[in-house]
Amino acid sequence: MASSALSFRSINYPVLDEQERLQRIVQFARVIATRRSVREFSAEPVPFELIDQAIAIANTAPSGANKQPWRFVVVENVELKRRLRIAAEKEEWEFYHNRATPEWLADILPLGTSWQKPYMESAPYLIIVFRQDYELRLGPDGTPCQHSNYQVNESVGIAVGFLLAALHVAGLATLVHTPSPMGFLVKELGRPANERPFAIIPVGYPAENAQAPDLVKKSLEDVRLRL
Ligand code: IYR
Repeated sequence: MASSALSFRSINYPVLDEQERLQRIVQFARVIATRRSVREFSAEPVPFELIDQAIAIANTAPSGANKQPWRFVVVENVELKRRLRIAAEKEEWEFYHNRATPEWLADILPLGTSWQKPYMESAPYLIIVFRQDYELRLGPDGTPCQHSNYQVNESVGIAVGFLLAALHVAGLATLVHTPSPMGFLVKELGRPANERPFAIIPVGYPAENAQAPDLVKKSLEDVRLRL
């Protein structure tokens, strides 16, 4: 039987007065409300330390059975970004010309996207997020053994939410890009059989004149039900 070392320690939550709680949450609301999906990036270099800090924050996210079933592959190599752009554009060309339903194309029309993905090269970093459907660990006899992960999609989605918020707080622009299918990432990045691509996240400072579509969010009343 597997041994389980059960140990608990005190949590470290800030004790604040009501006014400060409200100030903090309103301040965060102001900051996060300015986040947009950005597709035009500046060539200005971004310190790798910011990327590392953001990934460290994502790595604190809750996950099914605390398995942390994620891997963040940071690509900054110009040649590799170029290869990934070419591979992504090949899939996207197929999507826009053959795979997407007319309804889907109509739904993304306001975003002004196309099969062309210059940001795959212009963003200083591409964070490629992989989900780990299981873990491979060496058993007592030295043979690799599969160990289950749980609620992998949910866990990785939450971690990516942390990541996007962290990068935004640092003034960095991001996009969640999911060309479909993303199998080319496994091959190009030499990932093992237990890792499947979840999303490509280009990261950098926004280009000086970067624009985003004038989208309207649903109102609080439309998304919140109070019982
Ligand atoms: N993957 C394509 C199409 C696309 C799909 C969705 I859902 C979007 O929200 C935006 C675009 C692309 O990246 O262009």
